[in-house]
Amino acid sequence: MDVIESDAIGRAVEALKGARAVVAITGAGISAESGVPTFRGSGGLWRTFRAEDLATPEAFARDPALVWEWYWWRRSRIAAARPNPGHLALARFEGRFPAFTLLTQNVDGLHVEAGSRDIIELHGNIWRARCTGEPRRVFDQRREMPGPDVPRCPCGALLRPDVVWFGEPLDPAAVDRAADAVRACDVLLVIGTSAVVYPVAALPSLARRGQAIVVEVNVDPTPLTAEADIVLRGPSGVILPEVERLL
Ligand code: BJW
Repeated sequence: MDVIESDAIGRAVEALKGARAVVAITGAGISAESGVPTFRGSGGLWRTFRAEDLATPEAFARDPALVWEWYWWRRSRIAAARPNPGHLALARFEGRFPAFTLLTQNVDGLHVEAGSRDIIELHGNIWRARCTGEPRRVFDQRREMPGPDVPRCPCGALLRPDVVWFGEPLDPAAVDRAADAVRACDVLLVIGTSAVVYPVAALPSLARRGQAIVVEVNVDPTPLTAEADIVLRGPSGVILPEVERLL
């Protein structure tokens, strides 16, 4: 780590040492070092696949088999992945601050596997499916294998992945809890996200309005970079354990 980076890390550590309430928002970048593809970076899913064909309610209505095929493929990639040092450091952060909340846009479940407990999965979880007829009927599919047909609920309606697609609202209760935590935090860590997908992309400005210090952890610049108080440039699997070591 060079002088500038170690200075930024020092400032982030000082901010965290004085913090009572800390919130972390994570995106696909935190799982990149576990081998889970991101969406927008090099090798990102949206470089190869069109979101309009696979991650919208209209795409599912048009061709549910195609959408399921893509989700089974992603599940197979995620099943082979293990939490990396970034996930593990964040799980240990839970015991380090009087209040620590983890908000993730990721659907891979790796934070829970790493041991995080106070977590809000804002975009759902790829291992669950829900009934298109009765959305409150949710099924754990971690042990399911892909079959030739689109999975169905016992009621006969199609099942769909329990994730949030473009054009769909996030769970309002989850968004309210997330916004409350962000408004009340002293430090907001924004880790491995391109910070372009709303409503999550609006949370850092909410934190700043509440006088929180915003720390971005990312390998590349994002639209948030100019607004962040501290920028830690590098892989989260390296940066977060280093922050933890210095705390
Ligand atoms: C590393 C690293 C390493 C790499 N270490 N870093 C204006 C205002 C408000 C809304 C909109 C708006 N314009 C359009 C909208 C709507 C839309 C939206 O935001 N679109 C934008 C693209 C413009 N939003 C929605 O549709 C949302 N719903 C909504 O707004 O509802 C309103 C409504 C109300 C009432 C009724 C009806 C509707 C829903 C958004 C759902 C997003 N869904 C997805 C798919 C989830 C399911 C699945 O996985 O299949 O969520 S899309 C995809 O993007 C996924 C992610 O969670 C999300 C964010 O991506 P993320 O995590 O940031 O990943 P990347 O790849 O973009 O970035 C990775 C980053 O990591 C990069 O910066 C790298 O540099 C970095 N990195 N390696 C650290 N080792």
